[in-house]
Amino acid sequence: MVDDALVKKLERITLQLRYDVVQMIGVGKAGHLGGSSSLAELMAVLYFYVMKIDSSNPTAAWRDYLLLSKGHAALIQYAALCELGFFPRSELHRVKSLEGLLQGHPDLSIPGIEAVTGSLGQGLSISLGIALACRLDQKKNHIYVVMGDGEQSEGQLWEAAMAASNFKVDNLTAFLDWNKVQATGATKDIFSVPDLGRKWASFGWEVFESPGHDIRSIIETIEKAKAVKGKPSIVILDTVKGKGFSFAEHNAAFHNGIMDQATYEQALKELDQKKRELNA
Ligand SMILES: Cc1ncc(C[n+]2csc(CCOP(=O)(O)OP(=O)(O)O)c2C)c(N)n1
Repeated sequence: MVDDALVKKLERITLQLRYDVVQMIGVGKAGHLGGSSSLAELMAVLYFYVMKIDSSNPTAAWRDYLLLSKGHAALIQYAALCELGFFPRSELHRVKSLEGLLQGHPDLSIPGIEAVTGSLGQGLSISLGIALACRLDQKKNHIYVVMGDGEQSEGQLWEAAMAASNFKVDNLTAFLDWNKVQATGATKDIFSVPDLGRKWASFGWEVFESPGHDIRSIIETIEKAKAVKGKPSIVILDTVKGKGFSFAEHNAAFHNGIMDQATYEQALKELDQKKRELNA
């Protein structure tokens, strides 16, 4: 049973993460608003509730791992890590600048980042390696990895999927951000990978589905996924690309789009409205 107060707390954190992403992108610069915002609830749940991590000791031997295989959505991960204190807020203001810590894709120089990702299809393989190493060392760490639906066309990912079930890996939980839009249009029109649930099941994974913007459901589904023994689990999250921003929802133009002044103000206005609703 998930506590109402916990859900409320995580909804507030989710909102803050969306504010951070919008402010990091700012006006007149390209940024991955769409695929970052579709992950805001998941990031809040994982980083602020589920995962064992400590920002004062980012490489603690007992930590859980989170790899963003769809590394282009790094802004949402940076927002979460910053809110947790992994690095100062000033870094958000100089994101994607040469003198800054935070680059366009996750990099190992950033506290809390576990792998260099962004070349799509690789995150699951790296996660599997970490999961196998932890198991070999008889460590209890859990490994989480987040993939996109456009990313499902990458061959390497399916090799890792087969290997994970072959090796009966159960300290690994994958997430699929099923937002149905990739970089330049609808995923089904660009490289259709239908029946994702049945595909993963046929590769030997236990498959769960959840609405991707419902905090309570995400928590309950992760608990079920982590209880599976002897095989890996995947949670397919039914999400909306650009969630929370009327101009960006379901819109490939905001995969890595540019906000002008009016759009930026609109984004903040919609977040402010959400804030009022949460505080009502
Ligand atoms: C191997 C590889 N090919 C192409 C790209 C360029 N690329 C960046 S994001 C993207 C679309 C990804 O779509 P999806 O996985 O659905 O991400 P989301 O919509 O959730 O942001 C592509 C093709 C890449 N990063 N890596």
